[in-house]
Amino acid sequence: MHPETAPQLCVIEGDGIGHEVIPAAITVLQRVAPDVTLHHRQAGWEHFQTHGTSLPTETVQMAQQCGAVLFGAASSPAYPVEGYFSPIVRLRRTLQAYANLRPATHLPVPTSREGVDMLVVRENTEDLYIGHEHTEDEGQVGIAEKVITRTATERVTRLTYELAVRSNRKKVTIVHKANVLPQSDGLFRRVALEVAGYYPEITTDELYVDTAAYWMVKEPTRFDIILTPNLYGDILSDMAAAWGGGLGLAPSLSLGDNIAIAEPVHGSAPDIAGQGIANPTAAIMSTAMLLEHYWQRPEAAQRITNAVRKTLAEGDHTVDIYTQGAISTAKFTARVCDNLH
Ligand code: XYM
Repeated sequence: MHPETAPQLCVIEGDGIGHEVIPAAITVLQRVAPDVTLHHRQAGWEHFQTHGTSLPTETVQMAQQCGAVLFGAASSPAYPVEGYFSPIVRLRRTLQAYANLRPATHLPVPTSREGVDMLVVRENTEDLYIGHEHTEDEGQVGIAEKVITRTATERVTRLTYELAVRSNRKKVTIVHKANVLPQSDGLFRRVALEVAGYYPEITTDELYVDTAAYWMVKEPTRFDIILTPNLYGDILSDMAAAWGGGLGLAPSLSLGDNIAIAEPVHGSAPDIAGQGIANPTAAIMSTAMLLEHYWQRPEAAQRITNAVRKTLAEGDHTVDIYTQGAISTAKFTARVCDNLH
């Protein structure tokens, strides 16, 4: 988006394996784009525990100033904590990075399904993720607000179709639950179909989210682009990642106007954190998405993608793919760097 200015990147490792996969991704990025200036900032559960905030103001300011962000993962607790909120959910919303692109494409590993090439576009700023929750009746009733707006649906749909045209994709499937939620998902459906009408060259169809889940398991190759609200997108993109070969391989990019947040789809993986065995591929491929879609450097992005493919095709892999012959995060990253041409 700013191809003429020197690229600045706000780097937020976050929690858990974020401290391992983000440095790995930076190592690869610096090989193909040595002019990128890095600005390391803090966020996450660990930062909340030491400093009382999960997302310092100065992290948000630096992210805004850079325009490009590389985020690792957050370990948000599954119970309410006074003063805590998910830093990544908040960052996406604050920066209005409104479309989260989550591709799942076949890779040369035994866990990946041949012929899969889909892209989940997840609305990224509203739905149940606005986090308006409260309890009633002495904690025995929990209530969360789901918000869908015309504005947010229009912009994510327009971006989806523009991307479909640019990347030569053929079909967009709008996924919702408008039969049960005609006021909220019904609005998403109506507005998305309305915008779709301006793109007759792209085929548009729709599925209820439960049916979409069924077909994604049964016949994943029938999907091209899936456009869906925030929560369904979160869930379906993890499902899609399984066909891509696993969460360790699934990248994402949250795009807004002049803003992009690259982040692996996976979480902080506390069970393997600190062991040096996490798969850096998702983080590495996320930086490739940043190069392609934000910094307008498709050749640099392709160099990374090719190097990752070659590394996997040669049989090098981390423990999440399969245990036999697995190598460390550092070794895998070194192999990717060796394969950059
Ligand atoms: O722990 O985008 O704050 O997959 O779940 C974000 C993570 S919240 C956290 C996702 C997601």
